[in-house]
Amino acid sequence: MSQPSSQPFTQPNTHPTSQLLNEPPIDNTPYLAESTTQRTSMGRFNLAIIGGTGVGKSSLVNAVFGQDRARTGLGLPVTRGIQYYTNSTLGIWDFEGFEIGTSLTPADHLRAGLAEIRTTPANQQISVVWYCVLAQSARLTPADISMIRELADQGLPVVLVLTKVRWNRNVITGARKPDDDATQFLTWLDAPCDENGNPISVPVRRVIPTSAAGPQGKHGLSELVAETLTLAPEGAKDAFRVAQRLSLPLKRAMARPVMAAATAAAAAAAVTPIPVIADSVALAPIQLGMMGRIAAIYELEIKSMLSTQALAQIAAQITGKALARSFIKLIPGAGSVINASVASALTASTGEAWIRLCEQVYMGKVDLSTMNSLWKDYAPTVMQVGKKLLEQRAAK
Ligand SMILES: Nc1nc2c(ncn2[C@@H]2O[C@H](COP(=O)(O)OP(=O)(O)OP(=O)(O)O)[C@@H](O)[C@H]2O)c(=O)[nH]1
Ligand SMILES: [Mg+2]
Repeated sequence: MSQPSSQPFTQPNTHPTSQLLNEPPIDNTPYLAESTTQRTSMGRFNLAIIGGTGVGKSSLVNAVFGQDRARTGLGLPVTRGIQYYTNSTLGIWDFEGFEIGTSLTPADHLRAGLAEIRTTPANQQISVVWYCVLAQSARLTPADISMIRELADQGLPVVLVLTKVRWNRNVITGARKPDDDATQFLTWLDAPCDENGNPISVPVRRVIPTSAAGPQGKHGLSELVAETLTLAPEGAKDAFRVAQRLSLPLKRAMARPVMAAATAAAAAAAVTPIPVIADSVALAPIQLGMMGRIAAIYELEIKSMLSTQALAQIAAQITGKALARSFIKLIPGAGSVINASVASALTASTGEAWIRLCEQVYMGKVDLSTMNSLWKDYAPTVMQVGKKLLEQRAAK
């Protein structure tokens, strides 16, 4: 994919319609500003991932958050000590597989590591722990138990992730269930006890059987995402919704209110009808701000490898198209001014088109490097705006 220029884009409104109509250029500053505001307001979700060497920690992270968030590899441990990886909304504390045979116990190592993490800035503090154990191990070792207690004592929510689960499939119903090893482990976890049969406390909040790679494919990951979201502190939930790559509905649920707020703002801006000649001045900033926020929710610049600037350019082209005067005039009853219902219908249609585009990019179905022609497919059509108007009237 070719990397477009990341030069500041000051004259985005260069498509044929606006040239023809000699419209004022649309300023994409609101897109950039709102995109940054959204990204900042979402905070960061910090995952601590702990488990023995080769249990599948990196594979799990890659499956949930996308490739290259943590390195995977066979053979020697790829991860040494504690590593912190981060991008804007996601931080990962990757703990090395704790080896037996040093003078310190694994729980001592862990305590020291946690103490070190507590000295880091507030936005790096651990939100949720995935404590990973091979499903084939059948039970937790005393070292595992003391580490889990150490984590719980620090007030950290611990998800016990059984990794590399093999699944048996019911040939008639197609339902999948963990094989005998994993089932035995899960049964033991229901009422953990030591070798002598004495009950012991294992303070984990959830147990999730998973597989993240290998011949049987990925399973249990949606459950892991749902439980992790539940356990995440309030201030880290949105960041987690954005950082995870498995659930589109989690993102859409964040994008919809952004669109609703912009639609209301557009209606408010047009309470006194806006002359069509001035529509782009009044409405474009609202629409571009909305688009910037939605793009941040879909982490569009990460997923598409386009700069935020280049995305702002596409947004401005779509907005320019939606606001083109000739276009407004085609809407029956719109006349020479834009009233509140036309303003909100236009904004809602633009928002829906933009969410559609973001989702296509997110799913890898659109190549944004073809952006020069892209706006034609994603700017709302007269039909779509007209339909929105009718929907709004019907809802009243
Ligand atoms: N069959 C199967 N293989 C898996 C699964 N998850 C990971 N693997 C494989 O196990 C190997 C180790 O996986 P990693 O994800 O690198 O393990 P890790 O825990 O990050 O390892 P270190 O960083 O070395 O501690 C890789 O070859 C993975 O492809 C799984 O669910 N099933
Ligand atoms: Mg690893």
